[in-house]
Amino acid sequence: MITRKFDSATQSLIDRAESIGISTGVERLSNQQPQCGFGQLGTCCRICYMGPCRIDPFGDGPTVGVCGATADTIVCRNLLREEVGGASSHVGHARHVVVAFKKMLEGKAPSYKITDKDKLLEVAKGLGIETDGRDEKEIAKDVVEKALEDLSRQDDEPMNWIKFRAPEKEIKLWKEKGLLVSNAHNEIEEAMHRTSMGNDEDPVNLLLACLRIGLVDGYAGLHMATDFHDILFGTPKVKTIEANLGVLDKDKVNIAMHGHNPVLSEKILEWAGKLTSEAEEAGAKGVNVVGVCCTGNELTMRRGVPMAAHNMQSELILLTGAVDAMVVDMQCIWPSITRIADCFQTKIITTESFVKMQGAVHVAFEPEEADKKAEEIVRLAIDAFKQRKGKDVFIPSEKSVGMIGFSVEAIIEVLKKLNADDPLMPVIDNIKNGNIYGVVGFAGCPSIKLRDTYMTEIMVKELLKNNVLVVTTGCTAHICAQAGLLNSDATEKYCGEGLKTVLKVLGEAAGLDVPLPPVWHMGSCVDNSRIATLLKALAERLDVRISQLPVAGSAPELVQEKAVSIGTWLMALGLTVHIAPHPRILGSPVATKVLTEGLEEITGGKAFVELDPVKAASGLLDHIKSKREALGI
Ligand code: BF8
Ligand code: SF4
Repeated sequence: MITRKFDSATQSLIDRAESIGISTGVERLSNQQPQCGFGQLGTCCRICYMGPCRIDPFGDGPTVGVCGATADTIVCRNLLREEVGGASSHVGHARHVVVAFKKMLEGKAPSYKITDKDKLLEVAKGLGIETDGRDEKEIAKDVVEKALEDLSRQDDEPMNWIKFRAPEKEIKLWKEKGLLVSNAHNEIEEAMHRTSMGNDEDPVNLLLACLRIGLVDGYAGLHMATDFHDILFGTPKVKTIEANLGVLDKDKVNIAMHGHNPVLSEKILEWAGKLTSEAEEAGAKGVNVVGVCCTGNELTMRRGVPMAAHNMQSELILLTGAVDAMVVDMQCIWPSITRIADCFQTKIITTESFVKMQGAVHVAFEPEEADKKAEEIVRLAIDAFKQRKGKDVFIPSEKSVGMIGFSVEAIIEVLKKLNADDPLMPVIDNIKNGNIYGVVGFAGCPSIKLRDTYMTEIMVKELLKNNVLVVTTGCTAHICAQAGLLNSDATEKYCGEGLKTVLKVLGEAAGLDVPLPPVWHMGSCVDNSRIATLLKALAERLDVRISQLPVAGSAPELVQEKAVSIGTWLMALGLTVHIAPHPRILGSPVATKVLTEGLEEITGGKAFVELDPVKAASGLLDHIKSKREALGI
């Protein structure tokens, strides 16, 4: 019997699972207790077969592994390998999109087209590509070449995407510190090489490699993916959407899109529309595509698709019995889902050759045959609906309304209504006068370990009360949406007077009758790039380093390796990043000291670990206060 208490929609499905004897993550986590202390501290090494070795943090047991590796070496090697996992995911994602784009340009993937020509030109110009009087396709080919260079060059030139998207002051600093990276694949290879048995022993050198992998993640992963997504599918605009599990509709064919890559989900959405009449012939009232995790964020940002579930709910949504198909591509897909789906009529459909699941239907999705495959997948969902029709389902009623689509372009468009020549000025003025005390970006996952502490919601509300504007991405955006933090009512309810005033003015400027929400949904996890673009614009407009701005980041419920590599990138950029639960570094005095203190002297950024939400918010407020004071505001 588990006595934890989650939000009502989540809890109702956990209760349902328990009543029908299906295991969920909450039960499995409980079965895993106590979790391994060596693992939590990062002091377990299984890099070679003389091990596994573990270092006793209390000094009662061995202080070095069989080969002589210390806790510092072991922890830093493990951290770097975590980051390689994260960066590989993001770079792999970006590469998939670039390859699809390239095939489109070569006429091999005619299902896709360039949707946002302005973005193409912006990216091309940023990469130093000649655009005047040139054919759009030729420009696009050059953009692809620049992307492929960042995955293949051997000349040690800094990555094109770093030169394009990173602030100049930071590029200069990274160069001085030997952090500038050139080719994502080389860096990943070198990180694996240096952490294999008998190579890098120096914990500080290993931590510097972590920063390099952070840069790989930020530029050859996040920024590159976002830029190509926008060119292919459009840059998000502000719109209103619904969120939470109540967006499922028992009378429709429900397709839950889960994973990360819009190259797949955009096509499924299109075919859901095209096959509506077939769904109706099958007795459904239509096809209801809903979003889970980051692909949900991509779909909602561009198409207003309802945000059904964050990562912790990705298995729970299946317990409704109302999902006809869950279509997945890559990353964050729990192995449990096929076993739960098996208890209902739900089909799990995998689409990538490197992401297969026992019990799932595999439809190999290649850009060359995107339409054919998307059509096939939607038909599989309609078939599953036919089997479900008439059976009982259990859909939680919870549903909230939120505003989404805060791309940098959408934000600047609103700001231009206030100052057409210098759109950032109204924000800067309001930061100076304290109406906006600071800005904090919330990113990352829902932690099954912390979700019932409402870590994210409490932190966000504390910050809003203190006039801190919040921007969000990833699964924290789902959490904020479900908590009603993405709508105008939240502005009235939770914001301090200064922030409320600003959001009212911005709401008017946007042509709305209501204030803008206090939490701006900026997209999926790769769209942390959008937050970085906004920071770069602000820092360059003020001619300061990013580390001087009254801003911070938080991954309040860290789960994935990807969140670790994103966090490291942000620290390399100069941000203070709050993290909970503890990262696996505490077993190393060097890693703990460098990441929470020493790094500040190098990049201006640091990690701040705090598990209590109120204390975490107050730590971030103190940080913002010190930055404001240093700027003399
Ligand atoms: O990349 S927030 S659980 S879905 S890792 Fe995964 Fe975490 Fe969700 Fe997206 Ni991001
Ligand atoms: Fe043990 Fe060293 Fe091998 Fe790691 S590399 S398992 S510490 S002997």
